[in-house]
Amino acid sequence: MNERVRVIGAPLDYGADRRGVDMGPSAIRYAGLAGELAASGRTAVDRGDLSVPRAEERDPDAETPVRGSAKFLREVRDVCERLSEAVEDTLAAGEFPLVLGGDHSIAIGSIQGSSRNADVGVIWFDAHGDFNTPETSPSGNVHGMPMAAALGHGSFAGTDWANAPGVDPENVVLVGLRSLDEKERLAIRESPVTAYTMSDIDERGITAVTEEALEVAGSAADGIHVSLDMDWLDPKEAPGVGTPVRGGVTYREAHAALEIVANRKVLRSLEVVEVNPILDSGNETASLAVELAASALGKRIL
Ligand code: Z70
Ligand code: MN
Ligand code: MN
Ligand code: MN
Repeated sequence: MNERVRVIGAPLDYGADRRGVDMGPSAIRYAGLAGELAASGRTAVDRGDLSVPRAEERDPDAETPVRGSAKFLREVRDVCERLSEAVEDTLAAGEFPLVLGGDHSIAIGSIQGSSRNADVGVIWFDAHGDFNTPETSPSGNVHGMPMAAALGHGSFAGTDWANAPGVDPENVVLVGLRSLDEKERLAIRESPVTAYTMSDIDERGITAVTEEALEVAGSAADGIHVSLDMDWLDPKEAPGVGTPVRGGVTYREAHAALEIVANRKVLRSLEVVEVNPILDSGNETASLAVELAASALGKRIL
């Protein structure tokens, strides 16, 4: 893992129904990100936020470049292309990319940027599978599609902006699932990705599940990208997310998982998404996002 961390904000909210996640990067910085990174023994440089036009500024007649339903796909694409470049540049400079969302559609850019000319595994900590395509999505929200987009499913097939050819689905692991749409569920079952539900975590414990996830994702030669959707946690711990789903992991389980990730020393890039300060209570969710990022980056108690 590169020692020097480069922070990249992606204040995008086009992929989700609810406005507010565009303020995620600010809330995460305000919650003390720089100090926690220093406490983790990392030097960090903050490159600020990618510019994301406001929804009110966009061209109302803009066309959607793929079939089916995917709202604001042109805007999502524009940001993801720039994010992909930024992540690739970070790695090329020998630094570690820490991407702050924004809604989860930004993962399309960060995964692609992390895996250009590299063999990269992905661990996806999320209540949701994010495995819809424009053809299967009941909502049309792109934040329900990024994993399928990266793997080139449905009308994302062959699109150079969305696909991440450096990611083999055999090295993709979804952890903590508890809310899937029907067609999405079938797509996950048919795909070579590995998926752990909350039931798996209940039965086997977060430690065993995370170790196994690291085995599967970590067999990729060049490390892993971790995508942390804050709705992975229970809404009691993380109320400030766009799509809270009861029955998520606890504060301690989340820390345990990310500390295990840090111990393996295979982390190549990290993103934290879906923090919605408007729905948060006292910046609690953003603070937790900071703590979990620090755990993944090697912060130790003793
Ligand atoms: C649903 C959809 C989703 C995040 C919600 C929800 C997807 N499956 N993803 N929150 N991060 O609309 O596709
Ligand atoms: Mn998600
Ligand atoms: Mn989610
Ligand atoms: Mn491989």
